[in-house]
Amino acid sequence: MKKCVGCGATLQTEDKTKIGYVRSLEMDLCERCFRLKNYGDLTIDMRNDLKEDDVFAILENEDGVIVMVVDILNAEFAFNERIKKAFKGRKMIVIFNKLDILPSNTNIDRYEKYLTNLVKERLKGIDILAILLAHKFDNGFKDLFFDTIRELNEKRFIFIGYFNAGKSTIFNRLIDKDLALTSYYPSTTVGLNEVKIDDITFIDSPGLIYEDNILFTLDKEDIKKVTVKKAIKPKVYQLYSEQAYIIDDLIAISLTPKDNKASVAFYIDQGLDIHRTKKENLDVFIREHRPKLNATDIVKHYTIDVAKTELIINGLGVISIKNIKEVRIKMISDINIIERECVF
Ligand SMILES: Nc1nc2c(ncn2[C@@H]2O[C@H](COP(=O)(O)OP(=O)(O)OP(=O)(O)O)[C@@H](O)[C@H]2O)c(=O)[nH]1
Ligand SMILES: [Mg+2]
Repeated sequence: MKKCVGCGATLQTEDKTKIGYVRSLEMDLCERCFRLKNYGDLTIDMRNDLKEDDVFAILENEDGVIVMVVDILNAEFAFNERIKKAFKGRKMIVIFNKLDILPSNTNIDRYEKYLTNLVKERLKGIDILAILLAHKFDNGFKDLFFDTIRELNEKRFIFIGYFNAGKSTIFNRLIDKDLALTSYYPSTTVGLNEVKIDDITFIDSPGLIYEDNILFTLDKEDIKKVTVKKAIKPKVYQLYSEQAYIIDDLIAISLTPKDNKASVAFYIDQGLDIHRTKKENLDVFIREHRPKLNATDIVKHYTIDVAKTELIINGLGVISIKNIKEVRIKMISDINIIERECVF
């Protein structure tokens, strides 16, 4: 069966509304990929159709070295028990991608050490062959990758990872062609896409699904808005009393300071609006100006007992807090949030 070279869907001529539709089986690119590539228009949203179990089942049956691509801002969510179990005993290369979105003053050595420890701690039982850092503007990455695999004597590499990590972007870079379709919509790739270069085979695969990533439930416009597009410039605020910060119509964060040295820094896309108000005015502000937040009652509370910490909000970014004793977060969907040591 012929597959779309852009997304890996099996091509079909029967149903225009379904994935893989082409007018003629002589075409290489399905209609969805054609429209997305040429007009940036997503005609079929696959977030709810690509079932995680099905993707894992396909991946577990593929021989070869697993190349796990991870969005550098989402690393804490990517290395979970499911991945550990699915690839136990397998060989793996980990690529931390999107290095370019880190703030320009990030201590990369420290960040890399933190990530390396995270991999070692979380993926026990998997044979980690290499850990690489990458970003799409890095012209040296292809050489680095080929130098790395030359020493391994392996011939088959399967690119896996959660949606939007940049698997297809890296795959294209390695095969030197704009073949696989890439976009900031989750679940762009829907099937396996295999390319052989000399005696090496690269396989791109559909993204694994994070249902607790903010991108999973957002509409198209908000997905565009939330995606971090370039180097983050943190927005920093000092606070002397209880304050609330409302990020677009997505989340509202209320903070209770411990003392007069309290501060908060947001590492999110620059285009997102942050509105600040006194905590006591938050409910009225939301009721009058933020319809989506007003319609939800999902709230998480954190009591903080360290001087400095970072909260990672899956798919949105990082909130770094100092001398804060309580955090309350109201959000439009049940997004996974975890606390980590300060890396920024
Ligand atoms: N800033 C930045 N953006 C990147 C980088 N790599 C990929 N992207 C962007 O991230 C988005 C997702 O990239 P894809 O390559 O489609 O990601 P994927 O992992 O194949 O996604 P799925 O097919 O949905 O699983 C696109 O908008 C890319 O342009 C990078 O290194 N830096
Ligand atoms: Mg892809």
